[in-house]
Amino acid sequence: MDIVTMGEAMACLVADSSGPLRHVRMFQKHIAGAEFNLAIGAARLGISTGWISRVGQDEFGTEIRTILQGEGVDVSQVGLSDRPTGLYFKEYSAFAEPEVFYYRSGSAASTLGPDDIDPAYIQSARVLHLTGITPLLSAGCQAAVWKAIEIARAAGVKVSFDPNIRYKLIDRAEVPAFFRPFIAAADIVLTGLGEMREILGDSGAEAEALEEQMLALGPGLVVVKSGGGGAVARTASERVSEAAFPVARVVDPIGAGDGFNAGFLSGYLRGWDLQRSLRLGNLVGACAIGVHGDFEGYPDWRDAERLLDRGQGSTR
Ligand code: KDG
Repeated sequence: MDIVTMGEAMACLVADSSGPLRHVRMFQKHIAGAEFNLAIGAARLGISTGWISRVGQDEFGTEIRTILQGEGVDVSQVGLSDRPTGLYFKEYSAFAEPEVFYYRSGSAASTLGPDDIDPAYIQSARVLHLTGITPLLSAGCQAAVWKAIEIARAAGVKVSFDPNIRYKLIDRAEVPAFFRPFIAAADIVLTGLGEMREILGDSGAEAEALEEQMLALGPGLVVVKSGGGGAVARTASERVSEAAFPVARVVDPIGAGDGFNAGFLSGYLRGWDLQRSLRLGNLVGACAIGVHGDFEGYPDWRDAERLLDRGQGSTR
């Protein structure tokens, strides 16, 4: 396995019209979840990927496994739970980014615990990719994440971490103390400027100073995603930046960050240099934002290869 990841996938009900959900009559149903998205994005790029989770014994749980199987993601570590698969709604307004409303408390994935982590499965990976969402789902999920990290570190498996801070799951004041141990335990951190400010508790610092502070916590590589502003990869000796792919129409930015991670890690695992890995990350992120679902726009390897040197963020 090239990448092993773990987390929650949910049914996502996307409003068909803007405005408060109480007035919305029609929803498009999708399936999404940060690590689920990444697993699909990487698998489409030819990277062997496995996803650890639990789903409900319900229609959405079946759909989640069916999608992953169709995309070529290994689901051997996806257990069943008596609890329902989680659910969330996406609301659009004229001015702000889409807002999400979760119905995931006590969900199937939140029952994941350390006993669900098979050491051999983690040891088989080249990268263990985690986000800050999973350890916030329950105490069991948090213990499972730490068990996976410990196994990976002991086995020399690289740990990749995206804080993916969700303020509906954690209070702002708790962010630095909660996230710093994960940053310290990771080899690769994939994050954003705003997230670095929150985690470091430093609202005034410039990007380069924040990157240095992140590196000082422990990871060897910090990648900073800035959407339309491109991305930067920073190590102790190098700072590489790459412009974003131009996008004609932004439909929904959610899912772009996971797509970026899938592209960047796929380049990295192919042995590409930081510049080209950033470029592949930017391409997958750009492909994501033209569609409503999180992962549906991600390119397959044939499209990615064709677009990578053309500099256009459209898959056709
Ligand atoms: O990164 C996209 C995710 O935020 C979305 O798919 C939902 O996983 C999700 C979450 O927990 O917010």
